[in-house]
Amino acid sequence: MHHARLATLAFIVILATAACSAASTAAPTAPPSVVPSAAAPSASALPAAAGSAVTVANFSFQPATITVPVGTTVTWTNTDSAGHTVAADDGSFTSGTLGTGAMFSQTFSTAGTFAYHCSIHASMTGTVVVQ
Ligand SMILES: [Cu+2]
Repeated sequence: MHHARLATLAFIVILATAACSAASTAAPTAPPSVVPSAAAPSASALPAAAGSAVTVANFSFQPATITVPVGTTVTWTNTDSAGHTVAADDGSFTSGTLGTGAMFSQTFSTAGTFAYHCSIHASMTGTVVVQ
């Protein structure tokens, strides 16, 4: 009786082992993941509006002087944590206070040299040269 139980147990263990190895042998190998041969075209970067962007950073306009063709729209982006303005010295345009990340655009349709400043921080000055 005791022996019979042992034998049965052993038989079950053998069966289970066989089943296991059979299962693992028969298990289909995972197909290789499909990789698209052609990478999806990444959204092409917007044509760099060369020379028409001014960054407001570290309490300064960068670049402080920008030279652009007539008709160019210059865009200022404030990356400072402090608020700034873009105000023409002659009062022809003003942005109002730009918070962090805020942008201001101004189109220059006549040639000339246009000085501007931040109306909050007197030390911040810049110039747009329109040719
Ligand atoms: Cu400022």
